[in-house]
Amino acid sequence: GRAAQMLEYYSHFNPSPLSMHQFIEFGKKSSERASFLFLRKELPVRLANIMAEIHLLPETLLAMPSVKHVQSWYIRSFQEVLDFDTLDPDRPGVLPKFCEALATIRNRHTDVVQTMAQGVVELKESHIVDTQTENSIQYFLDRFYMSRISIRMLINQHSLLFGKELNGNRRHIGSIDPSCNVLSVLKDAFENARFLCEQYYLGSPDVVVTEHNAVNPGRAIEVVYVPSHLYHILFELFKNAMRAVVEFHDPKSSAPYSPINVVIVKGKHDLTIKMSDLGGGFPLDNLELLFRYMYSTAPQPPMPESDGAPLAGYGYGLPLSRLYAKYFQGDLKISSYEGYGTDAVVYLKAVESEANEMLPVFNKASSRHYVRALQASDWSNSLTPSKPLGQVRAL
Ligand code: W6P
Repeated sequence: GRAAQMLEYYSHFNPSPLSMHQFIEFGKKSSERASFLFLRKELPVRLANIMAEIHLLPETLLAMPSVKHVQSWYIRSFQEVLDFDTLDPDRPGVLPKFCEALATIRNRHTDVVQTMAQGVVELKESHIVDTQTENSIQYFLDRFYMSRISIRMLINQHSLLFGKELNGNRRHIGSIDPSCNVLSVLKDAFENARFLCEQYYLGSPDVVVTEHNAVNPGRAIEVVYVPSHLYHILFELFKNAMRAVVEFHDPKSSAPYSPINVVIVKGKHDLTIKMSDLGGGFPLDNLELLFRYMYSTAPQPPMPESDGAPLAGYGYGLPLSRLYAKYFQGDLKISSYEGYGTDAVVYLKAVESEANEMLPVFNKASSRHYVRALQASDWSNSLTPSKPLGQVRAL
């Protein structure tokens, strides 16, 4: 039908990434009308690009009821934005109706992450998932959640700038704080993680923070950023660090918990936040598991049983935190020293002109990640035996 035709049409456009600088300028100077004209094209493009990719998912996952649900939400939202395609922005009522439509769409998609996680659980309970399928799902979810972060960013900016929702802080431009104080977001994240840690373990480590402002020595470290994104990342990292410290601590010992050490550095290009814990670390082989969606959604997580949610380590927290960091060209890296502790390093762009949105594009290159290739390793060691050449035969 028409929806399928329009999906095809819009999926051929590349999304237009905005820089933090553009978000700020747009928020300060542009009219609701200009924002409407941009979004009624850009939202369908971003929706269609990721919907085209949903179609390439392994059929076994596509068949799961939760995934079908999510897909139907996207189709519905795509149509609702397209309803504004031919409307005259200058006709009274059109712009307010658009704000209402965006609010409806945002609410519809609130539980997308949870529902996709449920779909993955459904898949694991009903099928044996091979490595290639798992890699395709990992690849897809990173792109799907990044797309979702970007679409919600656009919707939030329009709603906060022009909608009826009251905009909390007058310094903010939509969800962006042009002078986001990193230390105050970090303290907030620490206090809330500590509260959970106290509930769960009846104790918690302290934090020791050092600031190094190499650009404006002695001044508070600020950055143009979305405070809620930074909070999300740091809250997740604190929960992981606290859990490691408390669980590594010898209960027979009277020594206090080793504090979590944080260094915040502002350089010319990067704003770096290093969070170090002495929680015993983990082996290098486990590093990539921290970021795997299919590992963290085990149907029965082998957790010590308790009331309420576990403190950390069995959700999508880390992979999503890395996506938030990458969204504006930053990153999240973890290095561990088994038997000792772990460093988590958050990189953000210190300059708003370098902080561009990182968006998935649907094209031939992305499609290739979903084709079933022969899983032959081109590295060899004694643990992955390969056939001697003489035995390899064409089928
Ligand atoms: C750990 C595991 C982990 C993940 C993320 C951040 C900190 C830590 N510490 O032991």
